[in-house]
Amino acid sequence: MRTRRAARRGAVFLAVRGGLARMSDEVDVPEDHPRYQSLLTRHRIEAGVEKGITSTQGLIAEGRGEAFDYLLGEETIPSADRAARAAAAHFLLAEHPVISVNGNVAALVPGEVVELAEATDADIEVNLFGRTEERVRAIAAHLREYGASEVKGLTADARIPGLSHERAKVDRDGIYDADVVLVPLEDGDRAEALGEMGKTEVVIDLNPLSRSARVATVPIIDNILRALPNVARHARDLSGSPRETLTEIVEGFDREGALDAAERRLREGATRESE
Ligand code: PTJ
Repeated sequence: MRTRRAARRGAVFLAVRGGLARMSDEVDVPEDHPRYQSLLTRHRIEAGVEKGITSTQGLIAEGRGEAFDYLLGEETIPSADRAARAAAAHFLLAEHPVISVNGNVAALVPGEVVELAEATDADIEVNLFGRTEERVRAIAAHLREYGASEVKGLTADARIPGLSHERAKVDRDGIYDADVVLVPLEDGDRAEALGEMGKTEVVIDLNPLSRSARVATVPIIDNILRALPNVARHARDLSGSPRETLTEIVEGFDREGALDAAERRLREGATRESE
């Protein structure tokens, strides 16, 4: 076990309005505010920037995500739930699964990252587009506050081939060695490069047209606030299942269908029965 639940300092998780878990140190947003979840989410990103965890570009990424979520209906559509189950099966089948964490992920879902790592015995590694050693250390410390006992990404003794930017820097015994990598909230070329290394990528992104989502083995088109706990829930549900069952789930997942269903939902709204 790479994490220690007992040491999760000060993190109080409450189920609020069907999804968003609330942290203990958050500002008081009246729960009856019509944009309650969105305000809480913005506050987390803002607090992340103030704490030196999230980049200022992360604020823009948050705005993009929020617009997509609004169109999606701010709910997990059935195809995203199937993707979350397939992702959980991949994680449970993996030899060495790794959850990649950037500044937005650390600010939004630190406790949920730790929970998923626990549920699937995965490593956690910080990987940043706007990488500075200071930010990597701040994010690792933040994740440890939420119970992570080991956070990779500080050594950065290997590179993902074919990438010229800072996201190429990875730990040799982390993402470089992984067979399954969770890549959340980045519209970029790293997912493609990881695929070329032969890795299975699970991508969480609200934009089904993002490059990462389009090259993912499993694209989960959902808000990370809902998607991460959902993958962890499926992993707990599937733990102990025979490998044949997990393999069936993995092989039965239709990635093109999931991308199409999400795009339809964004363009047409909730008009179709089957998503
Ligand atoms: O912390 P760093 O330095 O590694 O930088 C991280 C950011 C997010 C700034 C960087 O990766 C970036 O610029 O990302 P993009 O290109 O804006 O892509 C972010 C993607 O995440 C977009 O496709 C958004 O729609 C999506 N997104 C934003 N918020 C959420 C989201 N997807 C799921 N859940 C969200 N809450």
